[in-house]
Amino acid sequence: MTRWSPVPAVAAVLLWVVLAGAAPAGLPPRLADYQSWTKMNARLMDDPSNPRAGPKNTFTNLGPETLRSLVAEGGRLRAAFPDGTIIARETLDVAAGFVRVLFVMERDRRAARTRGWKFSAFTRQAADQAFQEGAIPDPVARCLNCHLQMGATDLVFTPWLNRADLPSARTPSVPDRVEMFNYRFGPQTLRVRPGASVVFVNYDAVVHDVKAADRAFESGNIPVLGRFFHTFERAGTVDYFCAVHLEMRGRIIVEP
Ligand code: HEC
Ligand SMILES: [Cu+2]
Repeated sequence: MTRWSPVPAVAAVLLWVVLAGAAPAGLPPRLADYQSWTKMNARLMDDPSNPRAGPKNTFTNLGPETLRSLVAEGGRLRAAFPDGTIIARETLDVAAGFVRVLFVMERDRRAARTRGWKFSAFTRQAADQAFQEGAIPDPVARCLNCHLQMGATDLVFTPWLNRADLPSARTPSVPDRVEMFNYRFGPQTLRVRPGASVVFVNYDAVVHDVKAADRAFESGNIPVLGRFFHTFERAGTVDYFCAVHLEMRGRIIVEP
């Protein structure tokens, strides 16, 4: 005769609590607490027609002061990332509510073939699974070649917030950012504070441009996956458009 025992059920619940609260399993010790690092950026690409859509958070093991000291006005790099820098970018599965993919870049000057960055990738298929490192047989072709276009920022795509109020790791935040996709600027209207550095990122397969309606600034050609920074100093409304595709229009509202 079998008797129902509460022990396995209790154990399962405890296990679930431990898993849900603990650092993601399966990551090497140097990455285990990446979610408590400095948050470089949070992205919320909410255009459902964009295959790259979904929340992504990017963390670095550098302190906020170090990060800020590397970045000059407008988001440009003042110095290269130091040896030992780790940048980890998680991609969340929104529907299931867990981190499915973790991409990592580690600064190691001995990694000459990949321009001083070591690339790695970890994935899991379910929230209760441990991460597994995926083999990247050819990191030059699979990772480096695409990141090479970001030569001006030490091969790093993610624009980080060059502001005193860098958010803590746990603060969900959407940076001052406009994405070009499907021949549209999104969000079409962005509200920012005076002094905000806005980054425009091109996710289309064609060149775009950002030009102020009053001609106060123009980006010039922004290549595929390229980006353009502009700082909006004074309060007011700035209308802009793409000089290549005149129907692409957007607005920045700068309000104190
Ligand atoms: C087709 C171009 C492309 C390829 C190939 C690519 N990446 Fe990226 N990567 C990006 C873009 C664009 C971003 C920033 C935007 C985003 O989050 O999607 C990024 C962001 C990152 C970041 C966060 C730091 C940063 O540069 O912003 C890491 C880490 C990263 N990628 C690692 C990898 C690894 C590891 C591989 C190879 C397995 C890889 N990438 C392949 C385009 C690429
Ligand atoms: Cu355009």
